[in-house]
Amino acid sequence: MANKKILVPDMGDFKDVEIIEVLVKEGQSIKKNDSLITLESDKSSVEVPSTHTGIIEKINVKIGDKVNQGDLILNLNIGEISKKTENVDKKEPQIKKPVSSVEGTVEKKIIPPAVPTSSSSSTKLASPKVRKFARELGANVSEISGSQRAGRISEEDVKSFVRSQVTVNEGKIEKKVHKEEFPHEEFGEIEIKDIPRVKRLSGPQLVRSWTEIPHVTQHEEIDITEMEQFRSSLYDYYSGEIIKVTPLAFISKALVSALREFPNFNASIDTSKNKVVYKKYFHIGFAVDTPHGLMVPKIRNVDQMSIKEIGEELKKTSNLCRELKIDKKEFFGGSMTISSLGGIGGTFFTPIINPPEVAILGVGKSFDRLVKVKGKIVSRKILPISLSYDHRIIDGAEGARFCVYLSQCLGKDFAFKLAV
Ligand code: CAO
Repeated sequence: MANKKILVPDMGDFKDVEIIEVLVKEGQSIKKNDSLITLESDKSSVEVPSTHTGIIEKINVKIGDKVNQGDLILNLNIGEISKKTENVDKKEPQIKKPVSSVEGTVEKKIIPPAVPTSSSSSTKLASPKVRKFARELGANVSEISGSQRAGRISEEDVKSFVRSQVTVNEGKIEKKVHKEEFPHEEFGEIEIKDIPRVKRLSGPQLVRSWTEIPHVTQHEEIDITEMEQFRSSLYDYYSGEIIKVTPLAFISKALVSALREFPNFNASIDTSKNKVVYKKYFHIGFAVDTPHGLMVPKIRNVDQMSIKEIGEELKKTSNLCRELKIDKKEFFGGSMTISSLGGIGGTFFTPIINPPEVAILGVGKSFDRLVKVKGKIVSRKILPISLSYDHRIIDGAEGARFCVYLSQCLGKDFAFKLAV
């Protein structure tokens, strides 16, 4: 079995260029000239094609890596497949032409890529040039309808999409540029670093959510004493070993129950058609803190999982995020998000809704509180939660009822409510 190392080719002026997309997977069969990775510099982006046909054995790079000429991209097994197909395409592979940056198109207040990283844009047909153009305008290719053959997206489609999203103020597009009165270095030593890619992508999405959605945040304290006693008493019947299940798994189960009871929370608003989309599935998003920035993957069909399975899935998915091995599509198609800071600390906060969802549940760290029950002072375990919701679709009364319902699900009757 012949093995071929595919290296970063000569890229002219490109040095220390960031990989923004890995377009292939290990085990995948590829043909000569198929695109492997997308590189992006300050001014342009390029796709690097394969020099051979074969099956990918090992990918040596990941999103966010910075590469130079000669760096190893992947190892290719050019055995069987290449014998059959190598002759088909005699063309010498060439690095695809860099796409120059678009001048004067940086008006903001624009719909950006969805939280937190990349989009499902790779499933949409668009040339690297158009993708680059869309990225520069903060537009998500996966949200744009293509007018070309087979739904291919043109630059014109990107422009129309962006035009439909911008806020127009007296005929002029609002442009918000904050300029410091004095440069930072005038006040002491400073260090300048690139904003990490995940934060670059999620930033505009957060701005959009914060500025376009009328948020209301309701705080609640939930007495989870009995649930915590149960959680810490879990052990394996056969081995006697303690079973560790994160409180988040119980909270997720309670959230699904609340979503069933209050369908307005498992919905999205389609403002262009004045419609509300009600989701019949229960895919819960989890904010995951990673060294690359915040990511919000979804765990699918949480209603069909046991509490133990949810805990395991949560661990697996957060590890995939931290290793940048999560599939792009897993950041889309959620019902509602949980942002838990319980493992870190703190009580209440104001979580920002992750559109197109309409609500998000913030969870703080549980704490002990002495309370008077039937004349006696007893210690109870309290969980602080903060529910942010979109006031366009959810009324204050409904928000309060949702919190009360969650309290009941996690309260002393939790076993009955969650059927654990
Ligand atoms: N109260 C008290 N303790 C809690 C708790 C809570 N609400 N939630 C978790 N814990 C405990 C866990 O039981 C665990 O304890 P042990 O080590 O004794 O088992 C410990 O805290 C660590 O938990 P964890 O945070 O590692 O795991 P998790 O399952 O609770 O959370 C995940 C998983 C992925 C949500 C978490 O790792 C994470 O990334 N949190 C940050 C999310 C974030 O950044 N949100 C802000 C987004 S901005 O809106």
